[in-house]
Amino acid sequence: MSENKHLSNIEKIKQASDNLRGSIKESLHDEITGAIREDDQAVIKFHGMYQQDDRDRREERAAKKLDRLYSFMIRLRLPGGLVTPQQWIAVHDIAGENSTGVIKITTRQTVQLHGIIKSKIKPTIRAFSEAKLDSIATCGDINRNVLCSSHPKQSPIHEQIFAYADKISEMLMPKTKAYYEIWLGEEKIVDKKDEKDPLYQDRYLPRKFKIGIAIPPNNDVDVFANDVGLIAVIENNQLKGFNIAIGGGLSTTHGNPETYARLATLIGFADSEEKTLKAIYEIATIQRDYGNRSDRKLARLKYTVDKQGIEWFKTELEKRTGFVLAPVKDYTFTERIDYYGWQKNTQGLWYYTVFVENGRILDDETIALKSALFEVAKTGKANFRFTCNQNVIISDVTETDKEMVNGILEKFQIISHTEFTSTIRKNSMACVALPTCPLALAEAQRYLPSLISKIEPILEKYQLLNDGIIIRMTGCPNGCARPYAAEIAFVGTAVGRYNLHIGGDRIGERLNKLYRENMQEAEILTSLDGLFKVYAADRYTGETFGDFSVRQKWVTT
Ligand code: SRM
Ligand code: SF4
Repeated sequence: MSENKHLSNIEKIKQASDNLRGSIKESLHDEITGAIREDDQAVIKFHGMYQQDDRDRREERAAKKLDRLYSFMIRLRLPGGLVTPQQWIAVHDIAGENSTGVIKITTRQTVQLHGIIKSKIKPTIRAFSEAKLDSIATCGDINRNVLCSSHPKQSPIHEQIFAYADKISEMLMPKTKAYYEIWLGEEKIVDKKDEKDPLYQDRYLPRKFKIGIAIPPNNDVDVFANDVGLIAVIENNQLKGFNIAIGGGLSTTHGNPETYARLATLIGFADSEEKTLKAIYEIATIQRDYGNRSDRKLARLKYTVDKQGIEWFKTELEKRTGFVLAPVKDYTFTERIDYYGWQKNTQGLWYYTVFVENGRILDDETIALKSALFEVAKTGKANFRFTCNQNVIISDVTETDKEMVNGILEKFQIISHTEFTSTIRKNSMACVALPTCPLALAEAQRYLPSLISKIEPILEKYQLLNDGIIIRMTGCPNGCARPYAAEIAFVGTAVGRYNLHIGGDRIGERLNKLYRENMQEAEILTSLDGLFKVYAADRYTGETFGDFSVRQKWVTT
C-alpha cells in the first residue's frame, strides 16, 4: 500500500467528517457570516458545491472593512449530460431565483450555477431534487460527472453506450446519506451500518477521479484527459466492449516540475458489461489504496500509474478483478468538435447543436439564448444534451415537431448565430476563471471572446478562417478547459499574461508544448500572425496547425 505517513489536512477533514456531514448544519445556521466554517468548505465539495467570493469586489469591500462577498457555486450530476424539458425549466427558474441567472455549461457536460448565497443553498438543492436532479459527488475526492460522447448521430447504438455513463455513476456513488439529511431534511441515519461504504470507506479517494466514454470517430469527450477513459468498440452496429485507458489528467502547477499533464495509457479491452464495470471499480480501489495522500499536487491517478508503473498496475488490476483484459482493439478518432446545426440520427430523430460561447447561457445585448432555450423547453418537445465543448444540443425532436422548434430558433436568431460564427470561435473554449474562481491568475471566459475577435482578421488575412484550429484558454495551469490538449492554448500566469502552448493535435491524442511564456495581448497577436503566415504558405494539404507546428519544430512534443 502507499506510504502516507503525513496525511494532508484534507485527508484528516474527510476522516473526521462523520461520513461527509462535518458541521455543515451549524455552519448554515451561523448568520454572522455569509461563509461556512473552513473544514466544511472541504466537505461541501462532496455535495457538489464550492464556497466562492466575488473577486471583482474584494478591494472595494476590503477598503470598507467589509467581509468578502461570499456565495456558492452548485454543479449538477448529469451522467452523459442529458436533461428533460421539465428539468430545463426547473434549472432556468432556479437560476433566475437563486443564482446570478447564468446557466453555465461546463467542460464536463453538466451545468453549474454561481452566486447562490448561503441561505439559498437549501432551497436550491430542494428545487433541484423536486426536478429529480442532484449535485452529489460533482466535486471532491470522488468519482465526478461521467462523460459520454453526446451526439446520438454518432452511432446507431448511442443509447446503449450512453446508458453506461449512468451505470458507472451509480456504481461509484458514495453510500453516505449526508446529502439527503443535510439538504433535503431526511431523517438522520441511526445505524451507521446502512451507509457502510466498501469503496470509499471513510477516506474517499486521494483526489478527484474522472471517467469519460468516447464513441469513435468523435473524441468530443477528450477521452485521454480522464483518469479512466473508455473507447467504445463497435462492429456491425453492435457494441463489442470498451478499450480502457488509465492515468489521464491535465493539471500542472507553475514552477512545480513534479507536476505534468498526461494523456491516459491504453491498458486493454473489456468485452462485457460485467468486466468493464468491474475493471473501473477496481481501478478506483487501486487508486484509493496506492494514491498519494500526503501531497495533493501529486495525488491524481496519473501519478500513481507513473510511480508504480503501467505493468505493475495491470497485474494489480488482474489480481483484483480476477481476469485479464484482452489486447486493445483498433479504433480511429477523426474529430473532436460538435456537429453544429441540424443532424438526424438513424431512428429519424432530429438534433440541433447550438453554439454557446464558453458555455454561458444568458440573454445579452447580442442574443437572447436563455429565453430561446426556455421557449423550446416549454413546448415539451425536446430534451437537452450538454457537450464537453460547452455547447447544448436540442435533442430527440420528431420530424413532426422539427419545424416548430426550428421556428423558435429562427425567431431568436439562434440559427444565424450558430451558422455565422467563425470556425475558430466555434472550436474555442475557456474556463470560468475570474471573478468566481479563487485559483484564477488571469481572465479566461471574459477575455477569450475579444481575443478571438482580434485573431479572426489575422486568420482571414491568410485565408485560414475556416481552418478548424482548436484554441483554448484557462486562467491558471489547472487546465479546466483542457488547454494542453488543444492546438493552441493560452494558460494564465498573471493578470493580462499567458503562456502560449502549441502543437497539440486535432483529435486529442497529442499534448501541446510551451512555446512562449508570459505573453501580453500584443505579443500574442504578433506571434500568431507570424506562425499563421508560415502555416498558410508551407503546410501540406490537410495538415493541421498542430501537426505543422511539430513538423516545423516550433515545439518538440
Ligand atoms: Fe476544474 C478546480 C472549474 C473542468 C482541473 N475547476 C476548479 C474550481 C472548482 C476552482 C476551485 O477549486 O475552487 C473551478 C471553479 C470555477 C468556477 O468559478 O466555476 C473549476 N473545472 C471547472 C469548470 C467549471 C470549467 C469550465 O469552465 O467548464 C469545469 C467543470 C467540470 C465539471 O462539470 O465537473 C472544470 N477542471 C476541469 C477539467 C477538464 C476535465 O475534467 O475534462 C480539468 C482538467 C482535467 C483534470 O482533471 O486533470 C480541471 N479544476 C481542475 C484542477 C486541477 C486538478 C488536479 O489534478 O490538480 C482544479 C484545482 C484542484 O482540484 O485543486 C480545478
Ligand atoms: Fe479556475 Fe484555473 Fe480552473 Fe480556470 S483553469 S476555472 S482559473 S482553476
